[in-house]
Amino acid sequence: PKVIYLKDYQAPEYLIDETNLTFELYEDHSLVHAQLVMRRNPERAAGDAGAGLPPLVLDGQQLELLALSMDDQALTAADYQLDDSHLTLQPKAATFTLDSTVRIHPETNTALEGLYKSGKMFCTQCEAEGFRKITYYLDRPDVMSKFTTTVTAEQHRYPVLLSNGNPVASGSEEGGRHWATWQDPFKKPAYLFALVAGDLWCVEDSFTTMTARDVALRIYVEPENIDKVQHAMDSLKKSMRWDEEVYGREYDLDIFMIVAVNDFNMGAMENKGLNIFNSSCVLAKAETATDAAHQRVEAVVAHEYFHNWSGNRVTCRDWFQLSLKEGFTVFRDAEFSADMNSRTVKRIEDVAFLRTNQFAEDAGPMAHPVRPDSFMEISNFYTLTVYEKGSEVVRMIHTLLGAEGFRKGTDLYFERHDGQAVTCDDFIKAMEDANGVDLTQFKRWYSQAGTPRLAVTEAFDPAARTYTLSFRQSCPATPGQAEKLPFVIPVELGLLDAAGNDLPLRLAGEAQAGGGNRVISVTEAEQSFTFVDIAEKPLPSLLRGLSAPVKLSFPYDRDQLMFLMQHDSDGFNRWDAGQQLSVQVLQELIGQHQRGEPLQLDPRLLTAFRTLLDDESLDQAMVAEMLSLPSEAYLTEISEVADVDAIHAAREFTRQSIGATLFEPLLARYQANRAISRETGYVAEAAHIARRTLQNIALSYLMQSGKADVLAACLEQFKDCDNMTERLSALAVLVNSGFEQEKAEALACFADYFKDDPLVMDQWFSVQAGCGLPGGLERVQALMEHPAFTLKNPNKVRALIGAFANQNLVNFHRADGAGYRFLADHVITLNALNPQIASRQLAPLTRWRKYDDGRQQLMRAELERILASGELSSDVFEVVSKSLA
Ligand code: B3K
Ligand code: ZN
Repeated sequence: PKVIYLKDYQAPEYLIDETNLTFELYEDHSLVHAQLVMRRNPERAAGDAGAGLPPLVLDGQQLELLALSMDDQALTAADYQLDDSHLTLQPKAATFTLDSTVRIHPETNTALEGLYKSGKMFCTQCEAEGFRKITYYLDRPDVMSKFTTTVTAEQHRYPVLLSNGNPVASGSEEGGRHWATWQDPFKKPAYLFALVAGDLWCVEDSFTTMTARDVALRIYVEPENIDKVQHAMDSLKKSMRWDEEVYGREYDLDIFMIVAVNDFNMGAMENKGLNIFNSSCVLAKAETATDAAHQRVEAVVAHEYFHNWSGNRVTCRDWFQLSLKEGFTVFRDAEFSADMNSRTVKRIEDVAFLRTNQFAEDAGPMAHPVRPDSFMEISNFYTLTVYEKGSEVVRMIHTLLGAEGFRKGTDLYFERHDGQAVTCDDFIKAMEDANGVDLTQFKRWYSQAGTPRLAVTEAFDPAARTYTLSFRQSCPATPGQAEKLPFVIPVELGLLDAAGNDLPLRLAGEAQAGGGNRVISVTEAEQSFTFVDIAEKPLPSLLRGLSAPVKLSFPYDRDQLMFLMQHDSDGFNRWDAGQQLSVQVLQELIGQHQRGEPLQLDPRLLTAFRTLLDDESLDQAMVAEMLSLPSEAYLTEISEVADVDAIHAAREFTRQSIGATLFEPLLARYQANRAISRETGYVAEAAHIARRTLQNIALSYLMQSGKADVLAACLEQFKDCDNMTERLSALAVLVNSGFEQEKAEALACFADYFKDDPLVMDQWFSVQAGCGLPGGLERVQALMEHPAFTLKNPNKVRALIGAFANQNLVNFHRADGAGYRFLADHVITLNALNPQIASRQLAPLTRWRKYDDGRQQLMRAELERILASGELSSDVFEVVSKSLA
């Protein structure tokens, strides 16, 4: 595959003003007729007078061309060139109409890109470059066109026919077929095209916009799921209101539709007016979806809805700009979720995810800037860096400009670029122009890869009453980028006095002190800030809320961390202090394990946890977060060389000690919360979610004791609850316990009861795939044979193979390499079936540099084996070859 570079970008030679499509859907093939009203791009026409018109090069893959005409003149093979990815022809005039008919095979499309079948329904996924598998086209986001789409299909099998925009006509045909025509008044790139045909039911509602227009809202699902749609509908209405209130953005069509499909490569897709969702991100009801799943539905519905402005009305010029829409939209959905739920808890979850996963990507062979400079396969760049780090970059702009300044910037951005395909520079320019600031240096966040390090030291001068913080930033080398220039790092901070209060802050040279929390910008490689009027040595609280995506180090001792855990006015930093304390304690245990010494837990961690459990005034959601130990994956990420077995042993030992030492207060919390659950039944509100989270964490610690009455409580919860949150937690706790008989019974009973609900079965697979007890690989291999498992469904692959390789580190990294072999085998199979999924599942193998020599060799050998396994997709080839480089 060839490498595409950002620096080679050129505007398109031709534009497509109108796109008129007719689909004829059949069981063994489909036909696509496309009429494209085209013209020479005036931007590129300067030299035409002398040189004549350039050739028209259309994208097209896996298409069987049946007919082609230009301005109603039929073209023959002599008039064009065809290869496996392009159709090239020579226009005679600067404006013309091109008509084509192609045959395609959605019924055998297992890559789930382009037009395909998910179960009994037809659906599409076009982003990034799937439209070229539907018809010959200029498949690039800077070609925007008005689409009219007619779909014809058998009425009985496909009573519902949908596409983008508004329905304008429909009718019946001979032979039991029918048709519908949809028109989208907004110009859009082909990646936002969508089509759905199926036997679907819908829940309908409506939304009145800020200018009093009525919008029809419809969520389409297969009939058996009609009772799981209300939560998504509520989330949609909340999102629409929030975008009006917070960003002044109103919805623009008369109808907004969501369709749930079972076979989908990612979470969801923001097609104009017709979002298509992985059913896992739409369907939720108490009996079958956990609290976390409910929150994910809310977040994804919001994310896709928000794209209507950040992505659709204003789109990307080219795919290097992907973070323009994705980073921004992730930031928007994160703020929405923060407003709908607990802000601090949302931030904690996002930061834990970023630090564990995006930081690992930034440190690995696929590291790339938020705006990459090159790629082989764009599908590989829908990454944590583009999404989550991209969102952190937007968050920093928000922090630097303040909420009001940021809003001025987004208003200008949307106004200036409505209907355009633009770049990250345009976004920054709008922020600069609206606020009169210069973000030139800040833009390095878009071009430099890697996670910056920020080392901080302090100096207190009692005589001068000054306190100086010195910052030193650096950024490790990443592929293709040996040296980095300093970033702009916004550091939100406070200084705590001995009583734990924030001191008023005045920097040397300032006239008067401000509040106790402020943001300073570190812009140099080394830079100091001196605070004046400081009577006693304070304790700094740094990088509050993770105000920049960096790795901070400050030489806190454990007592100081315990103090911050209790007193920091910033809830996020209270949690973070607890995490740092846990990390220090766990790293000490890891060292003991490696030296073959008996493990000795620092009792201060237990004291800190006891204090949390004893304080009834604390938000239960916070208590739950703070009682959660850093994951094995995070401990791996922060290790120089990760010792999987030592990490697992240290963490399990700590969990056991917590369960034993804090048995009484944990039991009290568990019983109190379980009693409320029994009494109130499932309530979807934040306070109840918090309560259940704490209840379930307590249960998992208590179960470490192996006591019979805890087992009884666990079984009672498993059997006598009315919701998936309690049931699945109880099941997970059992699965990770040594109660073999109860475990087997619970698993069997669960599977029997939920066998017809694929999303619930996904959770059943995941819980087992993640179990760190010995024999994990054998258990997963056996589950691959289960009738509910199939490699053709991405959710199943993620639930079993993905959960095993990403969450069951101690089993996946078995010293004999069997876990690696297992993953590579399936990557090889998936490469032929679904390249995008194959390439994603591969990620754990690319992290080989983190492990000891023996494991490194085994992991590399599997990567080599994949490389030699035959014809590789561009997706898999790019990841494997870059990770071996
Ligand atoms: N924009 C889509 C992702 C498309 C991925 C294509 N491989 C979903 C989202 O980010 O909203
Ligand atoms: Zn998105």
